[in-house]
Amino acid sequence: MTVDAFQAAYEFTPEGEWAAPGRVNLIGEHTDYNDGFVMPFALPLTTRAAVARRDDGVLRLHSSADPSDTVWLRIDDLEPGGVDGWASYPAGVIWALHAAGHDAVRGADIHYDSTVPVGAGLSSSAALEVVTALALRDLYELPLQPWQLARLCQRAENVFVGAPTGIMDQTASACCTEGHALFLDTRDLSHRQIPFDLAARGLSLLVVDTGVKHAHSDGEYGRRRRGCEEGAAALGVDALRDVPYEGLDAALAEVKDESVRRLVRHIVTENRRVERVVALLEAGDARGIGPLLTEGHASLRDDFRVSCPELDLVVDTASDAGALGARMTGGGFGGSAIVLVEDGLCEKVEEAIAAAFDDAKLRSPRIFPATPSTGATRVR
Ligand code: GAF
Repeated sequence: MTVDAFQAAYEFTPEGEWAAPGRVNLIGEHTDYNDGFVMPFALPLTTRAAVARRDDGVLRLHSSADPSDTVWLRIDDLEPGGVDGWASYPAGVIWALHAAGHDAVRGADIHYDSTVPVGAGLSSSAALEVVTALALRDLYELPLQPWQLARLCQRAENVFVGAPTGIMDQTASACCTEGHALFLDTRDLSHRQIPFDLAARGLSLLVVDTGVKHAHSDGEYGRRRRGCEEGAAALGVDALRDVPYEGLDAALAEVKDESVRRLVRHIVTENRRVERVVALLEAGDARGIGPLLTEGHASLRDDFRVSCPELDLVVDTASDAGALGARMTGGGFGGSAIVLVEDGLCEKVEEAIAAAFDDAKLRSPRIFPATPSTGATRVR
């Protein structure tokens, strides 16, 4: 379908087709720009790109989300902040490749299709970046590993698009593997693939997309990031990752500003929760992670203050209806929550959430089960 749409848009056949997934973050929220731990897994929802090389310095971008418009750009004219809208993400990737010395990339025609919902906190931007980077790497035979592609995509997003995000989403999209969650140390990108086969244990992980949209570049995300940097500076450490959980009380006593103190508490306790979730999953106790998910949500709601009434409603309703645990996932301020639930209780929990949204006169959320899927790959 993506190849057909390419042919319809450009009137010739692409050289290949690639796919990169969105992600759910199981635990470890807002820790990635504090050099901490995260644990995302890839969704079966993907952004696909059909691509052909060009050698004239031109980039043409077409998307089935906006089929009436083909974006034309000259690679040599690309500069941070210079491209608006969705095209800034793929343009940023090409800019980042050039900035890193990969100037063999002389142009491309690309058509995109996506099943990753935009603004749902499921990393549609990272999927768009990573699919572009992977396709260009393969076609231009660039000597880049998936981890390096993730770093380049993060640079595209931070510098070219201007969104101060961490490295989690791009790494998840580029490096996750089917049936696993990725335990990632964002300080040095060391990692372990943790088996995460809930179906085998009679469990489901539901994604609840509240339909409330958020944007990273709108200020709140950056404010949290600066607050964390203030906390690290007040404590004399490179990053909040360096504050040990055992020394948390002493560290909190040193931070004067109440709101910064709360940010510090979230990051230190969240890193600890990631380590505990990893230990439980490695011990085969998937049910045991439920309370840690819900605890993580309370910390994001009360200390980090990135939740919103709709996300809290999902978590509270799911817990009351018997879920093992629930939390918001991703940057927050809207987007999606995840719910860990016994298979036999899925329907009851889904109905309870739908009814709660109905009672609150909120738009019905979209609810679907998430299966840990493959990271970015060439599909043809
Ligand atoms: C967004 C960002 F893009 C990630 O880097 C991460 O900080 C996340 O919010 C919060 O954990 O998805």
